[in-house]
Amino acid sequence: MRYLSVVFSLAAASAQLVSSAGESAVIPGWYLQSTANLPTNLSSLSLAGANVSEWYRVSYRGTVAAGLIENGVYNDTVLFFSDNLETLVDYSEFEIPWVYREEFNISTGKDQHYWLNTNGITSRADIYVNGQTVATNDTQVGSYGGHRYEITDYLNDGNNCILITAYPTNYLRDFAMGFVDWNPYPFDNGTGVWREVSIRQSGSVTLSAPRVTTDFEHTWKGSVTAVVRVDVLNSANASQNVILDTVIASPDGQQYFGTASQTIGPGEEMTVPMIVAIHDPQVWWPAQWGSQPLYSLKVNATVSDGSLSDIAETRSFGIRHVTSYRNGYNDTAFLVNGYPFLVLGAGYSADIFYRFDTDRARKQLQLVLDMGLNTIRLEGKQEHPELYELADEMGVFIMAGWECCDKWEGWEYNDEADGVKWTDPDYAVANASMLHEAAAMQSHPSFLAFLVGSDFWPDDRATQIYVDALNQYDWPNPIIASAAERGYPDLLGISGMKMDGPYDWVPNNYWWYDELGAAFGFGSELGSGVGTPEMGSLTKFLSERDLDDMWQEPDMGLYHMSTNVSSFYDRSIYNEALYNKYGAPKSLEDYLLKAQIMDYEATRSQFEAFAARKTDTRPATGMIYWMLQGAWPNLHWQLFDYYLAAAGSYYGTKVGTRPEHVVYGYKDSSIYVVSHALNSTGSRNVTVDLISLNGSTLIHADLSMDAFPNSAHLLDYVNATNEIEDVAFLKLVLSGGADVEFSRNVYWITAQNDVMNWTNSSWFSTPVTEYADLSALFSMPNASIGVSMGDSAHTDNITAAEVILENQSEIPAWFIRLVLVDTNGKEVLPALWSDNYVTLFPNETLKLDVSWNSSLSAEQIWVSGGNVAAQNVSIGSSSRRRL
Ligand SMILES: *[C@@H]1O[C@H](CO)[C@@H](O)[C@H](O)[C@H]1NC(C)=O
Ligand SMILES: *[C@@H]1O[C@H](CO)[C@@H](O)[C@H](O)[C@H]1NC(C)=O
Ligand SMILES: *[C@@H]1O[C@H](CO)[C@@H](O)[C@H](O)[C@H]1NC(C)=O
Ligand SMILES: *[C@@H]1O[C@H](CO)[C@@H](O)[C@H](O)[C@H]1NC(C)=O
Ligand SMILES: *[C@@H]1O[C@H](CO)[C@@H](O)[C@H](O)[C@H]1NC(C)=O
Ligand SMILES: *[C@@H]1O[C@H](CO)[C@@H](O)[C@H](O)[C@H]1NC(C)=O
Ligand SMILES: *[C@@H]1O[C@H](CO)[C@@H](O)[C@H](O)[C@H]1NC(C)=O
Ligand SMILES: *[C@@H]1O[C@H](CO)[C@@H](O)[C@H](O)[C@H]1NC(C)=O
Ligand SMILES: *[C@@H]1O[C@H](CO)[C@@H](O)[C@H](O)[C@H]1NC(C)=O
Ligand SMILES: *[C@H]1O[C@@H](CO)[C@H](O)[C@@H](O)[C@@H]1NC(C)=O
Repeated sequence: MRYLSVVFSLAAASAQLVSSAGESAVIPGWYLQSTANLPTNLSSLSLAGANVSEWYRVSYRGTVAAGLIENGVYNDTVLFFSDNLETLVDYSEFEIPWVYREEFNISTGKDQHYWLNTNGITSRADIYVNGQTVATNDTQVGSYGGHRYEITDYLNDGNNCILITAYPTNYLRDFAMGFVDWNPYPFDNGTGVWREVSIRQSGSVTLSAPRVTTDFEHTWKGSVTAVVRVDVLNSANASQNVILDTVIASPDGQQYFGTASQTIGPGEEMTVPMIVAIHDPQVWWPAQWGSQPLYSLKVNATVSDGSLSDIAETRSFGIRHVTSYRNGYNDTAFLVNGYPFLVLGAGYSADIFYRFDTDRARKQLQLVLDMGLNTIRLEGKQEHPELYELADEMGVFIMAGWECCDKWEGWEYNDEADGVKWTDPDYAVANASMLHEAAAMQSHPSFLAFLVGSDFWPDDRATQIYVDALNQYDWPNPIIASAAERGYPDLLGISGMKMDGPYDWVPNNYWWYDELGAAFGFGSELGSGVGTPEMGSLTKFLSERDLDDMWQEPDMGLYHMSTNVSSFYDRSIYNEALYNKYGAPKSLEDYLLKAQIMDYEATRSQFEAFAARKTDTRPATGMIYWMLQGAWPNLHWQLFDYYLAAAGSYYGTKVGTRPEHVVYGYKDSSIYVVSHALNSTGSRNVTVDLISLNGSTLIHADLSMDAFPNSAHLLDYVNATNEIEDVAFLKLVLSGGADVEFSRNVYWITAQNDVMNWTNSSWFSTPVTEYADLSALFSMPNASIGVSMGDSAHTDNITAAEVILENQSEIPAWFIRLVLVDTNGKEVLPALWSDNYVTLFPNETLKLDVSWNSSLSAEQIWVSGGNVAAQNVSIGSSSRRRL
């Protein structure tokens, strides 16, 4: 254990944590210990001066497991390898409470009040300050149960101590953050002070965080009216007049002021509004539609003697308007600033140990935007306000909500999951959780909606609590009953979101039908389950044996798939398709190539079908791919892997979501043109080329049309696909003028599609009775390709390079993948490629861009593919210019 940390503690204890009204400070770190090593009287341990030299020193927020990893007791790289998470840990150590303790210094001021703010402790906690009980485990409950406790009477002038006992977590019994069947559970089930605890000083008047609404809808006449609201508590023994002062600053520093004067009774808390007019408002848009101007909001309170009593937390907000409605088919659709908004998103997972790193989160959101997604769904993974701030700044929407399948959905009528049914005290936890999260989310322009249920809808009592809590904090966005349509509470009506699968592999043409999860309405969680990592990632977490199992045992349960009680513990549905469509793998390399082909096609066809059918008779209104990424190194259900490496599922998505795009409809050989942009104008050309495997032309057509914004249209059909002999390559190119290529999209298609048996569908897949045979692709001779470097450029932070691929053959060069590596052959991550996993037509040249963080030294690009010999090209640095 750590002795150095004692020095740290003494140093930290000497500074004042807070020293003036309006100041707030986070408890900067904790000593952590298991109750197995502590006396039973924990209250006395919360007196300053106890010896904690044998305790672990941990960060200001983190679960018990995260704290032990931080201290080197466990190593996550080791835990993630093979099945070590199961075999190297004694889980029983986490079935008893753990204690967080910290000393801090405050010189208590006259007429000053001190508040302890929690933001949720998993699963529940007792809180002591200086030997006194502040809260017990029937009040401080749940991962999201944030509370404000007054501790003025418990504080010493000088050294103080806070001690928190965190009780063990069972996802079925407690309001925690579970992983359902996504992955194995962390050994502590997320127990601990996972979010920060802070102490705030105020005068006799204390303010809540401010919230703001505006009357902006779609158009405005010169200004919008903002209403700023704050809850004001008067802790004095007498009623007093409070002056509230607010200032809103625009991104360019223009200030707008508001004020209010209010008499508040002794002990009374009141919500006080202030009206502020904002001239020439700058509107916030999702990244695909514009910029993200953010306004800052400050509020303070002064009392009659002129003294400043409190300063509210500073917030930023955006001026924008999100609404939803149910269309004639009862499908939920969204409008953003008045425009129809097709939600193209994916389900976000927290880290398995609930660690949050802002830099990592930023990279993940960069990947989200690079893929062309506009939304992430947080299913009971509310993380921290830093995530919301990043989403605000980057223009990514967040669809938040409570999670399924455990305590959160312990309803009498939920016969699908084992969450312990709710009793009276649970409704109080629901209320505290919703109030706390509503306050944290309110001002952020990135919120699209809150789903108060997931697989199941909340009962009427809980629904009323959730809706009242959201309204109490001026929630400006849609509230939706659930992510499914099993039933609904009267207060909210039906959700208009379907949860009809799939979660496992289905063929490309699946999405073009009118059944189950196909592309119509709003699919709240669906996909082909794909997301196979490439070799560079697999060897980081799989043993030789695991790697062999992966391709040699197609029906075997694998520890890095979903949990062993899940329908997704093995890859049998996926592998059956892979074997039948592309042929039995001959090696791990062959398996991975085939897997990437399957993954690329799966995500591309899903995103394309939702895009192409967004203005159909029964329109596709949105979809959340299941999922974005994994809590730990996963083998499936992801668009990029735990190491931020992007493979087939990523680049299939990236093609499928292009802002102006041309799409092949697998079901009927249709050609759709799609625009997700608000400003598409001018004329467009579409070229259609169908060639055989030996390169001979089957069809060439030049089509033209006028561009249209934010819509999708059927343009034409690819004729004679039924005459394809074995497999043919289809290239669709959408351009607008000689130099503007909006989309280039290559498919490999057969005369005979996969045939499904819809009536035999399960909740997670639809079986295929006849597979399309693409195995001829693997009899193609190798194409010869040239790879060379074009221009490169750099800023201090980003280096970019151009790679030129040239097919020197008369046959197609199929499914070429490029990997950026450093001098040791390690993948440079993340690397953003303009396109990847590309197919070149005979004698075609294609330029690709790649960019990466300049602090990483990239050395080579590895090129391999379907029918191309592997080769490497050096990046070189001589010709680099500044971007
Ligand atoms: C964890 O283990 C890996 C693999 O053995 C090692 O490279 C790494 O340095 C370890 N991490 C820490 C923090 O000790
Ligand atoms: C709450 O704390 C008491 C001890 O004070 C303990 O016996 C009880 O099990 C705790 N409740 C839960 C649900 O953990
Ligand atoms: C974690 O929660 C699960 C139920 O979801 C439970 O079976 C398991 O025992 C818990 N683990 C610990 C260490 O308490
Ligand atoms: C269309 O709008 C996008 C998003 O604001 C912008 O990046 C793009 O330059 C615009 N295109 C044209 C042709 O104005
Ligand atoms: C929409 O839902 C409502 C409420 O369940 C139902 O009465 C109505 O028939 C539904 N409409 C359609 C088109 O399904
Ligand atoms: C398909 O055939 C129709 C009718 O002959 C023709 O108008 C159309 O342009 C053809 N489409 C393509 C892509 O060749
Ligand atoms: C479309 O193609 C025609 C014929 O090649 C060409 O004259 C025209 O400039 C193209 N238009 C656009 C917008 O690319
Ligand atoms: C399709 O599924 C149904 C229902 O399970 C079954 O009766 C039928 O035989 C299946 N059809 C084929 C062609 O496999
Ligand atoms: C580049 O990185 C530095 C340090 O990480 C940061 O301060 C700066 O803002 C970055 N610049 C840009 C343009 O992102
Ligand atoms: C509130 O405090 C007064 C007195 O310190 C300042 O003059 C104001 O500028 C301040 N207002 C805000 C919104 O911070």
